[in-house]
Amino acid sequence: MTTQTVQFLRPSKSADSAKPSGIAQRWSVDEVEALFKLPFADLLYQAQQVHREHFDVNAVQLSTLLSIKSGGCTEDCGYCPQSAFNSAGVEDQEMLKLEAVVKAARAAQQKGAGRFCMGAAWREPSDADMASVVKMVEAVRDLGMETCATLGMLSEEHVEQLREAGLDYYNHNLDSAPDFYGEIITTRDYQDRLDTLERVRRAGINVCSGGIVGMGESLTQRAGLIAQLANLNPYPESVPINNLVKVEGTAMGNAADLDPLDFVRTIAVARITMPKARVRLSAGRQQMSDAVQALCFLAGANSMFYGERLLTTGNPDVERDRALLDKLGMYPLAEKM
Ligand code: SAM
Ligand code: DTB
Ligand code: SF4
Repeated sequence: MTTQTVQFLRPSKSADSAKPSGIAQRWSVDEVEALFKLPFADLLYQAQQVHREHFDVNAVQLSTLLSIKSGGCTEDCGYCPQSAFNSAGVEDQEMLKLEAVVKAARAAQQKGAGRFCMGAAWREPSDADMASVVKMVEAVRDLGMETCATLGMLSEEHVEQLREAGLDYYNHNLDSAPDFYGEIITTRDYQDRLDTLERVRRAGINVCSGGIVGMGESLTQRAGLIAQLANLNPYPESVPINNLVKVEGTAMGNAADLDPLDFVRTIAVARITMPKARVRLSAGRQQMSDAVQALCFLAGANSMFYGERLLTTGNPDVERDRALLDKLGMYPLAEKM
């Protein structure tokens, strides 16, 4: 029998130890790409080691999404069914009432979700929108759930209002590498996204930021997205990795399928480069086999969206997810005690 050497790849420069949470290490795009190119078994082994260093690998954090304002969005994001530039048939609906939001949060909590994420199809909220969202955040917090919101770009003032309301996480995705971004969105810049994330970070709200794969990006561009996220200083506490949900009527409705193993690799690389982050196996699970999802958990995913809807598209139902977690001997973080 021959002895096999396991290849390990580490970032070249040292950590900035002054940072409060995720220790920021500089990752070059080349270094991240080299991780992607490791033999699959070596990559997963390294990801597993990093994962086990920082987490109970059998506990999964569950977030339930609710679209509090759907459709009619002024942005031209090519993947999104809610963009007014696309013709996916998502109706422009009014903002939900507070009672409906609280009812949905309570139901999610009863099913085992620990975090409730409220999403709105806005470029950015108005002052009037913010007044309603603040009440929603306060009410969901009062249930004892973690709160998250994703409302688009935020001004200093709006960030401050969310901080005062006690918001736990703000989700704002970088979505892609900077050099691919212009092919999917033209109505706002990459820098706008970075600016919002910086305001959220400075206010002390936990940052949730990730992206989408399977949009036709190259491997180098996929590595570029992960490098951007990992080089935020500190890197996000929560990193959603979405597999593009191809919705008819959107610019990306006919995108080529991403090889599921490349999706698993993306999770593993996110885990290695952002060791302490919750890496979320996000959109696209409805189209994924149990076996691929199990590989994602092995690769270091420790969070997922839970409940039969994402924002406007489907997600596996609660029974299927419970059965999957049972089969894998995993349990929801909120039920861990
Ligand atoms: N409008 C706000 C914004 O864009 O920041 C918040 C809601 S927006 C729908 C939140 C995120 O959902 C996007 O940044 C994108 O990453 C993700 N998303 C939207 N459509 C998707 C799709 N078809 N497949 C995968 N992820 C998607
Ligand atoms: C994230 O990264 N993915 C979620 C959440 N953050 C807001 C949204 C996925 C949306 C998928 C398409 C839809 O359901 O409209
Ligand atoms: Fe609007 Fe957000 Fe969809 Fe872009 S991703 S079209 S900003 S809802």
